[in-house]
Amino acid sequence: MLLHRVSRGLSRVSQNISRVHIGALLVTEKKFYAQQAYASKADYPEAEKAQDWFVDEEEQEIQKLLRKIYSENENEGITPELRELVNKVNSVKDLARVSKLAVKISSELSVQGYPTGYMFKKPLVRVAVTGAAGNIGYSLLPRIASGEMLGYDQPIALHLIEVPQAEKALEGVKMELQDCAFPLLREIITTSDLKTGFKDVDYVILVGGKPRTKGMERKDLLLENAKIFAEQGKALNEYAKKTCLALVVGNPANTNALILSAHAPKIPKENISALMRLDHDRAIAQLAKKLKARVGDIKNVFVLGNHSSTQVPDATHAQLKTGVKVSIPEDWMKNEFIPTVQQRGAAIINARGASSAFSAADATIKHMRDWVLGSDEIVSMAVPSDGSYGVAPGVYCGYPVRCKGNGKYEIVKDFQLSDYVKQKLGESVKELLSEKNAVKSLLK
Ligand code: NAX
Repeated sequence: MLLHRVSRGLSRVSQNISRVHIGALLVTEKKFYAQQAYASKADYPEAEKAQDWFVDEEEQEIQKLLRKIYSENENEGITPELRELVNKVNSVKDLARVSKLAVKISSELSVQGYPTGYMFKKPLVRVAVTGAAGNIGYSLLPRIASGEMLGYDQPIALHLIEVPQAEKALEGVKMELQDCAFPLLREIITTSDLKTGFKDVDYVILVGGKPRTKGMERKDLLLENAKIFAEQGKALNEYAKKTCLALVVGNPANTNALILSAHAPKIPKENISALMRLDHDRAIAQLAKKLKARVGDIKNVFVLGNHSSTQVPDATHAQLKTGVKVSIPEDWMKNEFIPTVQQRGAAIINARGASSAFSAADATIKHMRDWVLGSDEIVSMAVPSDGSYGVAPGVYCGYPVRCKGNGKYEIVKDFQLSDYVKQKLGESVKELLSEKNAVKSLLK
């Protein structure tokens, strides 16, 4: 906690110094440089003497100005208050003292929830991540803390949740986050207690879970994870904000989302989703390779069904944003595109000896960013089925969606699926229903 406060303070010092510094340069440029040159001499009794004005009364005055600058018009550029403050900065030593005061006041104000600067205008949000000491967590956390997920003006508190055995490793992760001195990262909580972990959280990313071990049947894996997600659902229901958005990454992600939702009745089921974005991005990457196009130029590709090897990546409706028409050979889609995307996770495990980690973290960031901030693109998310595309209701299914921001999205319903895609989707939904059946004891 102490380290964190120090790193937070340090990042503010540089911000504050540069503000005062810029102001000083603009308003009293010549004077400032002259004094800087003077003060840089080894012995500068004159500069010491010049500091005498900086007595308590003066300090009070500066504090008042700082409060005004921070709480009312931080983004306004060189305001009259800042101008006045700068005029009071008469020596390099005083500049340091003003900066110290600025740090003190800005942290005081932020504790009370006041806006305290360009990067600290929005109210703090709490982001919980389970499995935070795992592989995906390691790639995910710095990107959340940097602002990439929720915006570069969004202060964040991180709630890092792990099993008790991994708490020591989690401390190491926390230390690294502190060492990055991310300006937006205001608080880090590490815990294995779900009450502490989910208390008042706005966003939840559920990565943690039991991996499949040797000799373990898929049914057992489902049940082991369902127990974890049932417990986490109950805790979410009780302690998280009712408006929270929860993304399930841990496998089997779609069925885990279903279990989570069943145990968190106070949270709308549309506020829970499962990650299909990695499959989506894999599909785009494969198509871009085939078309020799840029990934950013491709649109209207999506992945339907379960996040498993039965998933159905569909490139039939792909378009290039440049307007150039795309024609996708059906045999390529059936025999190369779909199997490659379906088996991509396994191919990575074979090659790397470990499952995808930074690509999964990347997809998680994009999923959350679009969900929260909105996007015009069609993306793939596993959301509660509403019967669209003939999918049985009551499962979390991968769909093409358009995110409107603030957790709102719509399932894009106007694609005409080919008979082949319909058949494959039917198989994937059958798998979702059989997973649901395997955990039915926990759905009551
Ligand atoms: P790791 O084994 O590296 O990390 C998982 C972490 O979760 C571990 O640190 C473990 O201690 C923790 N954990 C276990 N049970 C927990 C619990 N009850 N509460 C809190 N933490 C708990 O796995 P990693 O590579 O990070 O993968 C995590 C999950 O993501 C796996 O289930 C994996 O199958 C899944 N994936 C999902 C993807 C998707 O697109 N939906 C793609 C990547 C990944 O395969």
